[in-house]
Amino acid sequence: MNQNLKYGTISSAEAMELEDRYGAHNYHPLPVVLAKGEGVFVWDPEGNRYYDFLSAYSAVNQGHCHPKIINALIEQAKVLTLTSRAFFNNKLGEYEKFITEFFGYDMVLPMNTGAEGVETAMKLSRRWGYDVKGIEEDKAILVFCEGNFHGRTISIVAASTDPGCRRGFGPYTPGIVTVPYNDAAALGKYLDEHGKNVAAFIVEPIQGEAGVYVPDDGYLKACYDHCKRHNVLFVADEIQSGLARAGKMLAVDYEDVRPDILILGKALSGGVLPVSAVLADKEIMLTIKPGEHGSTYGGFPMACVTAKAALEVLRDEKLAERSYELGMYFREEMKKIDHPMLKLVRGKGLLNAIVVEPKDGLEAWDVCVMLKEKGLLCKPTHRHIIRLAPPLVITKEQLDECIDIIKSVFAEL
Ligand code: IF1
Repeated sequence: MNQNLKYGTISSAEAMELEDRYGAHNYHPLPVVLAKGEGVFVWDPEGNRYYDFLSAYSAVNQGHCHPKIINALIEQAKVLTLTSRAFFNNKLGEYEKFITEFFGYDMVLPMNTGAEGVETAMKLSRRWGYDVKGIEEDKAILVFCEGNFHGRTISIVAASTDPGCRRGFGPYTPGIVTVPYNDAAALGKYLDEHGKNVAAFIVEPIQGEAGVYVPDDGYLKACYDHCKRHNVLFVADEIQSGLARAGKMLAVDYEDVRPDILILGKALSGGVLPVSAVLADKEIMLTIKPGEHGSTYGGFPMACVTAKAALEVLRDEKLAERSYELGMYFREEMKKIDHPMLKLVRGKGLLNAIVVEPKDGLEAWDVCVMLKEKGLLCKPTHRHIIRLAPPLVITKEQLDECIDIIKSVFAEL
């Protein structure tokens, strides 16, 4: 037994070595090993404590191991975990009623990962395009935005404009096009020319992976109006921007846009299980008939009770309001840092990012390593952008401590 261990039975060094030796190298993690999580904090095996400023890419909005969510999971785990959809179960219908009323839609199709939710929305959109809109067979077009990130499946990366996501995975699923993000006129122009074959426009209300790219006010509403004019579904991927992360329950709520199809994931389970959901009204949802879509775990009892508890936490702890207020404060404080490497601060709610200008051979990665040494974990995206997204349960005092850590790192640079 390694002497200086506080959590678990292997040291950080051993854990990293095992991952390197036996695990696919499909990530390049920051050199830190997590062994415990609680609220806004995570600890490594040696007992060093860190603020989690990535929140598992906004999956732990409710904080790590939220007691209400964990207890719901534990109770259900003792009774019935998985039934498949070959049979009914006593938790799915109750959850479906809860989540459809929570977001104001007729129906929900439960899935697991975010990518599965996006794939489901793509299939649903195409099926609606053929059966309701009357698009000619195999001619349906799905419009995405440049700079998008919707997941890692073959059809989703067919929509990606990021070589790091799509190179070497061809040939690509046809019927997928992109238009510039934050340019409603470009969408309008495309729909004017090709709208009759377009089933849906699929968009992130805030582009997360692109570096927390917040579009201009009115962009989403303008796109929505173009879609309505051409009988095209407006599909919002709120997997990262939704569930209180951006300061509203949904990021589209800033523009009072009601998506025809809403895709949720990540924090839908509070970071406990992969749970995703596709919400839509009957005209769209009922175009998929029994046996035409699904998954082994989609809507399983464990997911139902976990997701219901996770949504209740967002509501009862007013995490959207908290995210809105603390996010405003956070950006104001970040903008006070006067340093040549800190180029830009942007975001909404507690979904923020800073753009780091390299200097003297130092860049965003080095800033993240320095932040880690001072007890704050985050990671660059697209090399020069650092996403800063703590769990929404963070207190103002804790946020002030994190702001001081960030300021102290720039003071040392
Ligand atoms: C990775 C990124 C974030 C998402 C949106 C769908 C999905 C995601 C808006 C798919 C997932 C994750 C995936 C993870 C890292 C992370 C990520 F950097 F990849 F792009 F958050 F920005 N729509 N995002 O953000 O959901 O299938 O992962 O459950 O793949 O590296 P998933």
